[in-house]
Amino acid sequence: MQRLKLKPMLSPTLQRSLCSHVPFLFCLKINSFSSSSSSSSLQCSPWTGLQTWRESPLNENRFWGPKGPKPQPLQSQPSSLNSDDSPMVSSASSLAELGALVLSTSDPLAKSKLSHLAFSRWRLENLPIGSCEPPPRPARPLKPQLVSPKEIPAPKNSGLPLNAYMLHNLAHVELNAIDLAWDTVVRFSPFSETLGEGFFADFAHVADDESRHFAWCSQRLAELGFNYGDMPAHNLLWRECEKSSENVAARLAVIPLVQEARGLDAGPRLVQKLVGFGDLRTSDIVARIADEEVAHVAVGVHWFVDVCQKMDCAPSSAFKDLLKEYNVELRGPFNYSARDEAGIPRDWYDLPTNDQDKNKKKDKTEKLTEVYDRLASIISMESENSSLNRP
Ligand SMILES: *[C@@H]1O[C@H](CO)[C@@H](O)[C@H](O)[C@H]1NC(C)=O
Ligand SMILES: CC(=O)N[C@H]1CO[C@H](CO)[C@@H](O)[C@@H]1O
Repeated sequence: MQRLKLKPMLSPTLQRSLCSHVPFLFCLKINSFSSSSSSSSLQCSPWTGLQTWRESPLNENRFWGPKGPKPQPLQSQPSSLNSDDSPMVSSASSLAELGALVLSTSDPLAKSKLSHLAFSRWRLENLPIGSCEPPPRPARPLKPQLVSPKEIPAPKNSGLPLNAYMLHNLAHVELNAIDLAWDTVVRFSPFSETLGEGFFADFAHVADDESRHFAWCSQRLAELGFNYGDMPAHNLLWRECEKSSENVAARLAVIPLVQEARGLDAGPRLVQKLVGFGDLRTSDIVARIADEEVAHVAVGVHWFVDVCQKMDCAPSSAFKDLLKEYNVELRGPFNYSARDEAGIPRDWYDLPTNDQDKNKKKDKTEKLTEVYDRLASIISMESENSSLNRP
């Protein structure tokens, strides 16, 4: 196993000056990190596919054909992107402006398509990162109605068969993920000199992947006779994003390293449920999506370590301190092999046995936390007997 030793990159003086110039980047108690950084080392192998993913050509396989992903057939191009949108994309002159445009688009399919156009334009035309203010919250369609997690109907009361119910949930996660990634690009664009262009390239690429995933989910929902918006959804993913909008390290910890990593745990079980239900086409789509999410967790690990290096702090303790400060609780059961593959060191999230026992006791008595709540719908699907929900 490769052993990466973290070397302090910045002197304490430089670090302090960085802190005063870019306060929100490093607003945590740097001293508590530095005290542990001398002994810090990161025991993990980064995801082996990261470089290949970064160098991969634009992915045009936004349609799910009879045998898997393929380019959109001309006759079934979504009509929701009206011709007025494209001039806006072509007049934007930076990645940040393009991202803000995606965030301000409410129609889900248009958002998905614009997201791909934005990433493509940036890649092909070598546009600058630029700098732009993101909208306070991303534009969303009137439907689905956004409700609290407790008000999300159980599958049997949702009016959707279990496969469509699961797919609707996933579509909602993917639509949120498009906005989460673009918000990260746009919100932190004023700090591109500090963060480096690679940061923005990676998160715009993540947004492009998520937009393709949403397109597959939406297409499959339509094949099953449903639409995104046919049942209520919750707004928790965006709330986590909002909470961490002042601090790039927190954003990385909360979104790719907690939320998306949770997808690595839940994804394979979702696939099994769909296979059990007998919908192999949907299970293939979900399996492919779950597979592609590894890249996004790996990107999170990479940039979290990078930011910690700039702060001269130990990623493991920084990660734990951030979760504490932002009141985010880690939930198992973890899929260790998937997390290992994505390159998340176990000592970031795996608590010693004593703590785990304590947590198990807490689990029974305490209310679900927000991060858990956002996955509560997926978890509740897992505990439902799928046979009861067959149409
Ligand atoms: C863990 O994830 C891998 C994919 O990385 C999957 O093959 C495996 O079945 C998962 N294990 C469980 C228990 O879900
Ligand atoms: C029909 C069926 O699969 N029933 C299962 C429902 O789930 C309980 C446990 O939650 C099992 O014991 C049943 O066998």
